[in-house]
Amino acid sequence: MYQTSDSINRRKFLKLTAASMAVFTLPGGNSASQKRLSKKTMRPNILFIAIDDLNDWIGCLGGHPDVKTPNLDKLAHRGVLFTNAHCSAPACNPSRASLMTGILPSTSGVYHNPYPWRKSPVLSDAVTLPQHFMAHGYRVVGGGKIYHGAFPDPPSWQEYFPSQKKNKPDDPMPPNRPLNGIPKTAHFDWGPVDVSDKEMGDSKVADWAIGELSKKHDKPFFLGCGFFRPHLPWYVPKKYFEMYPLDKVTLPNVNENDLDDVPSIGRRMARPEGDHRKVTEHKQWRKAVQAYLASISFVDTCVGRVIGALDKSDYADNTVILLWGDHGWHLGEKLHWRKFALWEEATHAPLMIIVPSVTKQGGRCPRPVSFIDIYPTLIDVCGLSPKKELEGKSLLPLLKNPKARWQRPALTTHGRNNHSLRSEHWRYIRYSDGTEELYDHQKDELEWNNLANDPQYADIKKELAKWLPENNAPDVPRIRTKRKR
Ligand SMILES: [Ca+2]
Ligand SMILES: [Ca+2]
Repeated sequence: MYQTSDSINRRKFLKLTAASMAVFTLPGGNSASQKRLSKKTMRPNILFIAIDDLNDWIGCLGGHPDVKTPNLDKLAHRGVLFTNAHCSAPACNPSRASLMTGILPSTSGVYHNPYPWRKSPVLSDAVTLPQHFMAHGYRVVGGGKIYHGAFPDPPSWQEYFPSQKKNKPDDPMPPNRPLNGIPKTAHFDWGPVDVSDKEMGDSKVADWAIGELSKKHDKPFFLGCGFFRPHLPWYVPKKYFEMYPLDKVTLPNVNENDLDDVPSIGRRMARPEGDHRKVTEHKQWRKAVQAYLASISFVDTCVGRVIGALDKSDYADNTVILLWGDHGWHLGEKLHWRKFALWEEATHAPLMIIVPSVTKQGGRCPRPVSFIDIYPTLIDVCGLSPKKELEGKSLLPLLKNPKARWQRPALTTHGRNNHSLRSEHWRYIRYSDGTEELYDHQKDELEWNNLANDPQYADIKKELAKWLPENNAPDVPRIRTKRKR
C-alpha cells in the first residue's frame, strides 16, 4: 500500500482517491475494476507544461508593458499564480535536473549545462518526478523539451515525442543567417521566418499533446509538454513580430553604471563586453526585445491550443495544470544578456498551478517559492507516497491560501558556492569568495543599489545567510564537446 500522509492539507484528495488506491498498487492495474471507477474517484491527471527561457515578461506578471499573452494570463487566472517564483539554477540543465529530481544543485554538483546529471553520484539512481508517478500507476508520457537537450532521460517516460533520444522536433531555419547581422554568435540571432505556425517544432509538440488529450485513458496520466521558444534563436512566423511594431517597443530600464557596486564574480557573470556590446554596436537592442516578445506570443498561442484541447476533453475537470519557465532572461539589464546570473531577471520565472477543487480562481501568491518545491507539491496534491530526500517543500498550503505564512526564501545557485536568496523583501547574493550583494525589493525592485557593505544591514544578511546550503558538492565532470577534441 501507499504510505498515506496524515497531513490535514492532503485529506481532501485522499478522500477522493481512496477507491483508486487499491487499483493502482497492482502492477498494470486491474482493468475491470478501473472501468468501474468514475473519473472523479481516480487520482487527478497532471498536465505539466515547461516553457524554455521564459522570464517574467508575461501579462499577468507585469514584467513588460508591451507583451501580449492572453492565453497564459487566462490560465494563471484559473488557479494560483506565484508572482515570486525562482529557479534553483539559472541555466537549462541544472534548473531542469533539480526540478525533476527534487535535489538542489549544491547537493548534486550539477551546476552548469554540460554536466550529465545522471553522472552525479547523488542523482544516478534518483527517482525522477515522472518516474514516481509511473510507480503509482500513472501513464507517463512526454514531448518536447523537458530535460536539457543533451541529457534526455528515457527511464522517466513510457513514451516520448518525437522520440526518447530526440526530445525536440526541429524548427524551420531562415536562409541567410544571421538575420541580425551579428557575426559568429551561433544561435544568438532573431528575425521572422516565412512559415506557418504548423511548421514550428513547438506547434508539433502542441499537436502531439492535443492528440494525447483526445485519447481514452483508463489510468490517470502525467503528460509532460515542453515548449522551446522563447529560447534562442528567436525565429518565429512574421505575424508575431507584427504584433510589436518596432518603433513602439519598450526597452528595459537600464542603469549604465549598475555594475559599479557589483563584486568581480558578479561582473564576470554579466560580461558587459560580450553580448551587450555586440547588441548595442549592431543597433539590435530594440529588435532583440521585439523578437523575444514575438517568441513569447508564439508560445502563448501553443499553450492556448493545448489548454483549449484539455477543456474540450474528458479530463477537463480532473486534471492538475502546472506551468513553469525554467529560469529568467536578461535583455540588457545589468548590461547582461541571457541567464547565467543571480539577479532578479535571471532567477524569476513563471509558475502557475491549477488544482481542481483546491485552488480558487484569481489566486496570486507573493511568497518566495522555488522550482525545487514542484516535486513535493505534486506528490502532495495527488496523495502519492512522500519522498524524504526531496529538498523542496510542498506548496499545497499556498495553493489553498496564497497568503498563508511561508518562512523560507528561494535559493538559486550558479556555479559552485555562488548563491542567491530571495525573500519577499530582499535579495541577498553571496559568491564563492565571500563577496556579497543585498537589494531592498520594497525600494529598489530593479536591484540597482547594492546595500551589502552598509553595516546597518548586517543583521538582515545574517538572517538570510542561515538559509545558505551547508553542503556545496564538487562539480560533476562536464562532457567533452566536439570542439574541444
Ligand atoms: Ca532554459
Ligand atoms: Ca548597481
